[in-house]
Amino acid sequence: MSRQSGAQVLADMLAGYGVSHVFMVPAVLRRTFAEMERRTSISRIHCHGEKAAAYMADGYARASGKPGICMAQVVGALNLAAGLRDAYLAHSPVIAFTGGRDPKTKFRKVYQEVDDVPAFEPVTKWNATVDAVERFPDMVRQAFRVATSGAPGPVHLQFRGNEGQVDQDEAEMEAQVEAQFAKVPPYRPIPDPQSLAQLLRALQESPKPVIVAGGGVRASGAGAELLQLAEALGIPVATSLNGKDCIPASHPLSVGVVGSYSRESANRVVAAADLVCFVGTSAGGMTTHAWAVPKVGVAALQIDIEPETIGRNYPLKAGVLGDAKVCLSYMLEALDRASAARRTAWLGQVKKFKDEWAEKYRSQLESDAAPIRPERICADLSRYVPEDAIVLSDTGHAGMWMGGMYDVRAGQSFMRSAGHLGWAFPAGLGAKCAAPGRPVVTFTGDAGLWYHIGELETAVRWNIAAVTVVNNNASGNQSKRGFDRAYGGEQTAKARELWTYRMVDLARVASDIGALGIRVEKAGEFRGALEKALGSGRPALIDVATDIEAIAPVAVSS
Ligand SMILES: Cc1ncc(C[n+]2csc(CCOP(=O)(O)OP(=O)(O)O)c2C)c(N)n1
Repeated sequence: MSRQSGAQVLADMLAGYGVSHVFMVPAVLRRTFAEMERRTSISRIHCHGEKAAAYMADGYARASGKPGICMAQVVGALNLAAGLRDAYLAHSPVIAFTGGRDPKTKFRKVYQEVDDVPAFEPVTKWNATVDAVERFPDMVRQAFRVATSGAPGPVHLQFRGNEGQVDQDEAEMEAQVEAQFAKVPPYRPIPDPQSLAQLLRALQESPKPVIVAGGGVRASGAGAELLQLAEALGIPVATSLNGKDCIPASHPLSVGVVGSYSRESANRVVAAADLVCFVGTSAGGMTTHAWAVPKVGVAALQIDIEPETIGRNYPLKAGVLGDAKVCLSYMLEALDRASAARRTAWLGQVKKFKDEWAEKYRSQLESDAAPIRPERICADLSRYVPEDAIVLSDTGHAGMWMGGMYDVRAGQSFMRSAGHLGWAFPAGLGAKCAAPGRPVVTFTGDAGLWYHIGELETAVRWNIAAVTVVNNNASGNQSKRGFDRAYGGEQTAKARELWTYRMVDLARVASDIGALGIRVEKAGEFRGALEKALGSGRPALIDVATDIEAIAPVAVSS
């Protein structure tokens, strides 16, 4: 032990946990930043807004499995809290540091101060204050432990002082690092053999089962085991939007994303199944189209790392608590391959659902129309995004288009907004920071991009060479259908002011800021633009002029 400042210890601990980037708006923990420069090689990404900083940390975390770190001084704390909500919904390990109140001055109308701590409560797994410098080592260790373990999620630490000035104080202490909690998953809980055997028996006996795989499978790195199990037993696999990259779209047993932002074939398969096995998914409203697909009452099985998730939404024939990779590996050792014969007719029906989907959407996927169809962008992305890419999608229409129409390939990672419009662009920048060697391609609507368009400057300043594809229809046209309904069938012309914008050449905006901006107005030009953007080694924005009348298909329930 030696006498050290909190700043020295915190900088050393972050470096010790393998943190390569932190995302923030100053001024917070200033001495810690000075120590980072002296003692570590951590990049300090200074952003234009705290919410974007949180989304970058979230993208970094989802791309790497390592906690993403974001920070704000006291007045920016609620902006940061807002940005943790998506990470909370998506089970992403983000750690937020903020400046906070000093007991010597609180309740005296300190400039910019309110009590921020309660606002972090609904969006964190752990929300705590660091009031004395001696607590840096144990509190920071606990932050990493909570963020990464079980179902991962955000943590907030508020440091004493509006800028976290407690980091100036000194104490006899040392930086402590538990490497186990530097990455998800730190633990792989082993399942109870009896409940696993019961679950496997039910799965094998079923003539028409389906597996619904979620983000827990990707967090566990269990994609390979999932595929082997599906192949050995002849069981189709649907995924949640968060679990889309658990199985390549080209695999004969892959039926697509099920739920609300989904592919019709997936919903039809899950609706027709006589048994649904949920793996690493909470079977929440988005994945089940508000519990309509499958209907509550279907025979159901569930594997999850979180005990309170098992059986929460569907009464179960068998539930298993454990790590997805471990559970699936144990099942692979015990399974009876001969049982696959039972499912030949079912797989024929599954193929028919898939073929019917492909036939139904072929003309849109191959459309040369101008303005361009979003389905065509998705089809071109499916073909031309490299095998090792990280692909991100925003929510709303972007989630519907990419959830339903994008074919993820083996080796690719797929990440999506868990509901917040505007998440994907900054999250893509964070993902690129985490994985600079991998191509990063983000799909967003123009409404989604406008939220954090200022971060283009951050991307240029740090040369974060992510590629952002904008489905630019000068509107949030996902809302069109809803406003038609609200107006009793047909909107007034004035109603369009509720969901349309000016058409802006976003490629020009990007170029002015110093990024590579490419405007695409003909479908045939998209491939070349994508290749140019990916090859440029610069932050790039492809602004695609798309059809404001193009509305994504709604989910089916049968
Ligand atoms: C934070 C937040 N606010 C509002 C919404 C509601 N919302 C969902 S989609 C959407 C518009 C999407 O527009 P855009 O990204 O341009 O895609 P488009 O619908 O035009 O394809 C809105 C406002 C949301 N999902 N998140």
